[in-house]
Amino acid sequence: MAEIGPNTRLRVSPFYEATLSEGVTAFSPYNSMLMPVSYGNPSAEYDRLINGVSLWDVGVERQVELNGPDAARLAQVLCARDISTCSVNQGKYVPMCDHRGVLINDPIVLKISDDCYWLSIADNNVMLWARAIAQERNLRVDIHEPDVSPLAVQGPKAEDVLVSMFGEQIRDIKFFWFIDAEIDGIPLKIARSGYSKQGGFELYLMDGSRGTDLWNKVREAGAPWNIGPGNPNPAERIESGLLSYGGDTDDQSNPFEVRLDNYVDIDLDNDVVGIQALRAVKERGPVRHQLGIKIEGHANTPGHHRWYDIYADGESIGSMTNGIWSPRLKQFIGFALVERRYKAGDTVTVNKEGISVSGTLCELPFI
Ligand code: THG
Repeated sequence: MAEIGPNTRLRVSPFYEATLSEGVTAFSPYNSMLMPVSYGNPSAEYDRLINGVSLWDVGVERQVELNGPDAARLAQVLCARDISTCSVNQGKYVPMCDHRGVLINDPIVLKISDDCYWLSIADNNVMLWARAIAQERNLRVDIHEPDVSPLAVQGPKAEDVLVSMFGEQIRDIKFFWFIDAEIDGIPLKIARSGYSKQGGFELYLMDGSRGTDLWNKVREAGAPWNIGPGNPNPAERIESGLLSYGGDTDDQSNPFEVRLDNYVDIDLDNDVVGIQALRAVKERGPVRHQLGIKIEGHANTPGHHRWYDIYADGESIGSMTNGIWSPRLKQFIGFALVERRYKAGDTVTVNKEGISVSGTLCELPFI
């Protein structure tokens, strides 16, 4: 098995040493960093997330800080969702598009103060993009990456663990809102959020020298609930219908084809990047749409390195972008990005690593 060679271009998170101590067995590059993606026991890692509590190094979810008198203006220009209604200490999930209306990221926007926003980004270089747009529009805003690294605590027992650390105030945090907190001198923001549908929180570590300390504190506090390491879980996120930008999208994907319609505000001002193109897409409808796909058999087959072609009526109609064995459905499931005339219930053929398999399209989410 080949390894990822050490290189200072691929940065590591403040939790890197802690994840090595936990026995991390695989990483994936994300935002030019290493993200842990396995601790060698997929069924225990899945089970912990569904029934218990799981601790994830998601330091790769980098923050792009917009700071200055025009920060709010820039944040809105970059986002195809109305964020004028966002309060201080609130976050929102937003599609970010280029001028063609093509999705280039799907960050959570956190409003830190009236003139400071964080874009908590998926895997693409938003800092370059934000600087270019700000400069071209003469906006007074400083843009940089702060020393901030999220640590996710996910699963039905996550709230109990954090209450034991930070008190009852944790229970009052609303979805995508956040509070300032501190433990043993470690500065944090704590949000109710995370890339799963099992409930949980993200601790935004604001001092990269304290990563191991924070990891160990959560680990100790979570011991009564059998906390253990995990990562954004591919099976759970596909079952739950969560999008992976770059994994399930390509250079033609717009928010409408990947079920982000509800997060696009088409009546935003014309100066919002991509909004005019998005109006046109909405008017005529997207060419493709994202559905689920169920395939018989194929238990425990490995994840994809490439999209699989999907065929119907003897021609290619789209791609299966990701697929995995679902422990809860006991079936091989995935996302299908297909021409809009194909619908849930249609039978299709997938070319899976050179083998033709039969599948059925279905609505999302699976669970
Ligand atoms: N947490 C933080 N930053 C992130 C992610 C995260 N940046 C990258 C990536 N994940 C961004 N993508 C998503 C995708 C989906 C959700 C969050 C981030 C999500 N979606 C819910 C859903 O689709 O049902 C809820 C959205 C809503 O209703 O507002 O949670 O995980 N810090």
